[in-house]
Amino acid sequence: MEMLKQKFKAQADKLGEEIKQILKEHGDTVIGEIKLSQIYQGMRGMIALISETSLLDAQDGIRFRRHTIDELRQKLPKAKEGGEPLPEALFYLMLVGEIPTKEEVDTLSAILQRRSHVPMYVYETMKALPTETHPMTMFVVGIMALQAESVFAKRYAAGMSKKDYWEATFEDTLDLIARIPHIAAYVYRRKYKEGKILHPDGLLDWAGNFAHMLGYDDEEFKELMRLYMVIHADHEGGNVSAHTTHLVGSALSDPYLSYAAGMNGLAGPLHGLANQEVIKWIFEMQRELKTESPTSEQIKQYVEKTLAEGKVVPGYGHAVLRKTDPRFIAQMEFGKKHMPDDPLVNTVWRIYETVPPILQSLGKVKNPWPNVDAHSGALLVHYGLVEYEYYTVLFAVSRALGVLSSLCWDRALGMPIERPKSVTTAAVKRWLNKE
Ligand code: AMX
Repeated sequence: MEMLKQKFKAQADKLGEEIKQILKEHGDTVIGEIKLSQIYQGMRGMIALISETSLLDAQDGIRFRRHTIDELRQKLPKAKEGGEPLPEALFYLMLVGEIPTKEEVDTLSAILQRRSHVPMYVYETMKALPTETHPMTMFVVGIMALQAESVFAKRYAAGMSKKDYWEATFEDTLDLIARIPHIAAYVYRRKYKEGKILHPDGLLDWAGNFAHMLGYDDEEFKELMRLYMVIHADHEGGNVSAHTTHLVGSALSDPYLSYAAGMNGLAGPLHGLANQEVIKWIFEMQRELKTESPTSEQIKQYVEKTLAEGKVVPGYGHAVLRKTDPRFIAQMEFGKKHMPDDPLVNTVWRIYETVPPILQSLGKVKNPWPNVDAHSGALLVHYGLVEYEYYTVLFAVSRALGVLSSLCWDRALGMPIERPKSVTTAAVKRWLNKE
């Protein structure tokens, strides 16, 4: 742990110096222009943030510290040879910018196991909620209850110096990442398995143990969890969950408060909730068409009906990407390897052949291709995890790796409170001399 912490601190100090120099020499360099339309249209394309952990390219998709999803699947240490990468290895990469050795990852997995204790009162808080509560709400309530454990909050209250913010954030980050799977697994077991809680397996890796605590001990499912936790971890800084975590953290709200805020954003249907919406939409299609395997023509008609009802096709489109999401492709490859004949997975692939031309024909959808959420549910259903309202919690567990490593960077680089300027339309009209 001390080694990882010191490594991170050394990297952060080095980058901090470089940034100081860059700003000294080029601080006044103009890097773009802002159109009026952008401030009314979700700031799309407006460069306004620094996020060190990953960068999204419209064509090639996400790169984590310059590594594509494909490269991560090849280069990151794995639980078993030829298998999927270990998500804690990706966390290491995002945090210190280096691919760890298997030994370094095993040490990190063991540290996370040691720090994973969740106090009883956190479970009791979640238990107080009615079982009908949405899993994302239960999950965030659990995180909020756990906030009492925040090292950052305690040290701040005791008068912590600015130069120690990074360290307290680092401590909270490791504690949170260690504990989050336990809270998430509790939500699942409480809501869907009559509260029968399963004990952790101290010998397993982070994602393998999470699969085990959910109640899925199939080795293939553990592999799926490792892949799932890697591909959902980060998508640069501007998406709702990452940006919210960063924004709330900029007020020096501790990592528990910041992460919980970000996850409330992930719970929106245009963001992380899309994974449950996709499978719900496919199940409804199957029910309405009375078939497990709808034909391309049937899918086409169903998509047209969805659009005619004024709804979006879930799992398709993206604010930045302009090609099929490599995270979709990675899941497709997993499906082809492990379940090529699964009817639901095949339906997802048939939807992939059918939807893009329809969305393209609307003339307004900027990206007609599938995103990560178009595929994930079908793989989970294959292994029996059919409770789709839970899917966004899985996304949230993974997203912790990205948004919390980013938060460590924010505090280590001394990022200030975020406070952009807003204007009224009346002010806009005055600029344009329309008033
Ligand atoms: N189905 C139907 N219409 C769509 C669409 C889709 N999948 N994607 C975009 N559109 C529509 C928009 O609603 C908008 O219509 P409007 O002008 O009538 O309001 C128009 O096309 C232009 O939108 P855009 O510029 O292409 O997209 P955006 O950047 O504003 O929004 C996103 C991006 C993802 C919210 C949008 O594509 C969408 O709603 N997709 C479906 C939900 C989804 O899959 N979300 C998950 C995204 C990934 C993630 O965060 N997990």
